[in-house]
Amino acid sequence: PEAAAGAAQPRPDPDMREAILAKLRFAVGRDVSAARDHDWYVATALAVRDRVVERWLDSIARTGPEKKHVYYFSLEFLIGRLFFDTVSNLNIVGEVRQALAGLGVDLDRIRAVEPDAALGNGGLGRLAACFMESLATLDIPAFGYGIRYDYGLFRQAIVDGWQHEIPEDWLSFGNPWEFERPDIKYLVRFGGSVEMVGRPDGTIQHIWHSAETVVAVAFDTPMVGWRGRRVNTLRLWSARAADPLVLEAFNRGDHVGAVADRMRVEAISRVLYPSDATPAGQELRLRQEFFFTSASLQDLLRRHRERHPDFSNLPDHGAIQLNDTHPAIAVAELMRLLVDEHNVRWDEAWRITTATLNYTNHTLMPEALETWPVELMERVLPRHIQIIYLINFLHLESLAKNGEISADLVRQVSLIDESHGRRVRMGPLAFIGSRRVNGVSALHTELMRKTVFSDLHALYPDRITNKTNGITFRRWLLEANPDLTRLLVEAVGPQVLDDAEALSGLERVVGDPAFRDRFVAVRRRNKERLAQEIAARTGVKVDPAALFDVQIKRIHEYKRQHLNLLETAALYAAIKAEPNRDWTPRVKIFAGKAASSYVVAKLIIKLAYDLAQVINNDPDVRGRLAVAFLPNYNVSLAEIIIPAADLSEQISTAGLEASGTGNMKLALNGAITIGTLDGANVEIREQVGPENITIFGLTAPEALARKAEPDHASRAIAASPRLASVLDAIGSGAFSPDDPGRFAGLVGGLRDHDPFLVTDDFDAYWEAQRGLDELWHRPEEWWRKSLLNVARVGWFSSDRTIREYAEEIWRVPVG
Ligand code: 26M
Repeated sequence: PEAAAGAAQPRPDPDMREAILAKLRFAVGRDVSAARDHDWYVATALAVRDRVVERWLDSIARTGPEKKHVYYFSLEFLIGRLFFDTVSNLNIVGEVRQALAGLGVDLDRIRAVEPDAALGNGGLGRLAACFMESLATLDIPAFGYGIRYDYGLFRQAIVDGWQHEIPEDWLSFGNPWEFERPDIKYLVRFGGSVEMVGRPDGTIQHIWHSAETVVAVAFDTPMVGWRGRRVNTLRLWSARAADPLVLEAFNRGDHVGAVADRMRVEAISRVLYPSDATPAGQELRLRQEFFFTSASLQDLLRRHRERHPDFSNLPDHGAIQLNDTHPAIAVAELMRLLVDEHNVRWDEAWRITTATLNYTNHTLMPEALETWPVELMERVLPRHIQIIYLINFLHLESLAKNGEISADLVRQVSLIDESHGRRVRMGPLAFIGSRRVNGVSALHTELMRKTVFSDLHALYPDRITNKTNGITFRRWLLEANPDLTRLLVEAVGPQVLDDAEALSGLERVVGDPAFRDRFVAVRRRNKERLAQEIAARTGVKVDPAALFDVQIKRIHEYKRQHLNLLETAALYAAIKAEPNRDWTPRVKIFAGKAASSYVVAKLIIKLAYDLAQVINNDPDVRGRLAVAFLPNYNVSLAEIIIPAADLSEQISTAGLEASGTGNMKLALNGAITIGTLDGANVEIREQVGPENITIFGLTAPEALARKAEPDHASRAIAASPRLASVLDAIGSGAFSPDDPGRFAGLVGGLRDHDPFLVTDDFDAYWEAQRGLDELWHRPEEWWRKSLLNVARVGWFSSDRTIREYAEEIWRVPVG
């Protein structure tokens, strides 16, 4: 926000122009006259990067080795673009804009050239990215550890309403933000067997004769905090074949075999797994998880050993956060490294491990909880399965010491699930191996205690703690919505740029008509921009004066995009039945990707598309209802949609959305939420006040009880003529005349089972929507509520979340 920073803005630096020109010539290798947008982008990014590097080296230098570091282990970092984030956090937007303008180049044009770093699926990966930014902002020394995927999350193409996945080749034009570190590399081993050798002192040494060795090479990306206060490192590992092996095969004359081996090894970092709810269960996924976990642990142990005689004080110098169970093999690998490789006694190693690791749970959905077949683990990680068995034995034995244990309790808390083939349960493994285990919203944490982890919680009552998610306001307000930011700075002062809670100063002006008009004008510009984007991407023309009703997130039955679509079809029918009523003009905006193998999710996208075809081409509803499904939802598209949303759809089945973070981004930018009492919606209601949010539907306990009633769906349908008629219409092909049976299965599923209680919540949702229609007709009231949302969501800053992790989980000082 160039003007927003006001007096704090440094004076333009004539060097920036020269720096960009030098990069263009000597790093890109292009003359000014031949340079195209992409060349300018790379030249400018490299010039900016030089400024980052100074602060990066300075951050490392002034962080003494004694300072405790945070290590965030995550298989996903959904970063998006880095150019504007970096320029904005360094507070040099004006300077760079001016330098480029002097060269005849528009900053906003070249920033759009950057591909998104989409190394994540959704909420979990984006949370990791927000956390990296807040860690640097709060001056906490931290490393993010993950995988440098050659291919990020697939690009979504919509062809005739059907999703197609296209490989996301984000590195094909190079990546100016990363530094390859060929000297920082570790061997990660797989397979083979374990030899046990007796030692003279009566102990047994385990020697792992692995079958395969992979090299993990580091690629570092600087993570710049707000005002460039600190720059941390995101270290992503790339898999390389170990050369000697290849050479050996080559010398044997097996050139093709050697190249094939190399392919198999390097496949580990080839592509992000694109499922965000059902664990993949394939060997490659397990190899990815172990690959990055092992390399990261080796890296931090090496750094520790450079300054300390042993590992006894590791917990004083490092705290590891496991982002979900994806890196949970860290429990066994840290034990292996300490016991087998560094000769630490088992008990001491266990003390160190359980004082260093922490685990964040992001879902309670049983089908999403990771388990690995014992047989697979024996083959891929033979030493680790032994260690897990021993951890399990000691864990169960300690229960026995504390009283009698029933077969039932053992079944509940054992690390091995014996119910459908023998499988290692990664959630309980992470729980047992961690000092703290956290949920991501108050409700979710409470449900963790009461459901999936109830038995472990009874054994370790102090371990589970809540850390409600947050979002970085730099990206989701200052960068995505610069006009609103300027207005906020004028209204409440520049401290709002540094302190999210300063937004509460807005309370003073919510009733001021002049201020409200300016707020509405800013929103209007944002909506015009989105309308252009919708026209460009879908051909649908929408009126920026209409209510923009937005549901943007991964497509999933529990998130209930189909509930929204049923309401859309019912509204369409109602408008057609009473065309002369004073309907609130609405644009229903959807965006999101479906996992490639998730057939129902893809059908839900097709339903959105088919509804849009009929509704957008019906003159009877023109100007009152339009539907747009925007293809290829990603961070950059979110940055355009969110500042233009009037209504935020957060309508998951209560008890199933762990937190949500899109809900926070939308409220921060002035959208009013329509939602269930689920995840962080509960806390949004507490913060903004129940009169400024529209809550509907079953609560989590009610939903649980309702699901158990076998005929709940048929009863709900029988009680609601509107629902019955919309199901009939969709199920019989009213929106799919080319294939009338297309949605019969989808509708049949709702009639027969409806595990996500779409039918049960339909009427309440309909009524809540009609209440919002009414509210739209009272603009002073609508915008007052909208403004109060902005004023009262400061608590959802990821700075607050990270402060809580720092104080309670990591025990590191906050700058
Ligand atoms: C597992 C196996 C194979 C491939 C992929 C996965 C996998 C990847 C991501 C499973 C789950 C994944 O993410 C779950 C997730 O994104 N959870 C969301 O986390 C957010 C941050 O805490 C919450 O806000 C959301 O409510 C929660 O759904």
